[in-house]
Amino acid sequence: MVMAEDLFSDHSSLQAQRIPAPQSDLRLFPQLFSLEESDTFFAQLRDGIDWQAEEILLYGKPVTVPRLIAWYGESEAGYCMHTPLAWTRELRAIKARVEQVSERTFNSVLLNLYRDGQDSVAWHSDDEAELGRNPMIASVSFGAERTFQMKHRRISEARLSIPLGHGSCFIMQGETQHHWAHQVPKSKKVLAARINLTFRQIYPADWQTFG
Ligand SMILES: O=C(O)CCC(=O)C(=O)O
Repeated sequence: MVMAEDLFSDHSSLQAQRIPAPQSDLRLFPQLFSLEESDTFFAQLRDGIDWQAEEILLYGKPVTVPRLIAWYGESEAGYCMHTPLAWTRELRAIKARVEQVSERTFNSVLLNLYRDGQDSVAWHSDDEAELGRNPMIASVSFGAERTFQMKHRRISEARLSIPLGHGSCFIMQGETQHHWAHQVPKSKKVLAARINLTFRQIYPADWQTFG
């Protein structure tokens, strides 16, 4: 398994570090937000976001997902049955920094609160039709470092393990979502909370074109 930290030489904040992997386009900003900004945003989001426990049906049975979630964004950017709440001041500020370095705009954000290492997200790709053909997913993390794992759908040895720390921003774009799945596994070692924000551009079903 390739450990992403082995690939990096430059740790400057606004410099993207390219993570080489087949059929993907991956960039990491290990410290897009300073320590002080990250501490402030973590506390504001933890206390100010309308966190919800989500239930999904698994083999016909309701199951509560192992994390809390929230959706914010433009009113028309509904996604997978979720109606977004209006942007808050903090979310707009975080979005502006992400848009600056990604040179893209985003109309929604999914927030995940992992209360400790027992919270997780299972293998999936962000490949829903509303995200368009080759979506950019810009993922900001505050709080406890967690390992973001990726596996190629057909090349069994193509696996990545990327530490996403306090104040980082990880960008997946191009054809990545067609060929790769990702997860944040449970970890007995992690005792503290982490907040993750994935900024997305949603193209509602009744819009005519999407990229
Ligand atoms: O928490 C993360 O880093 C990943 C979140 C994720 O995969 C998702 O929300 O789709």
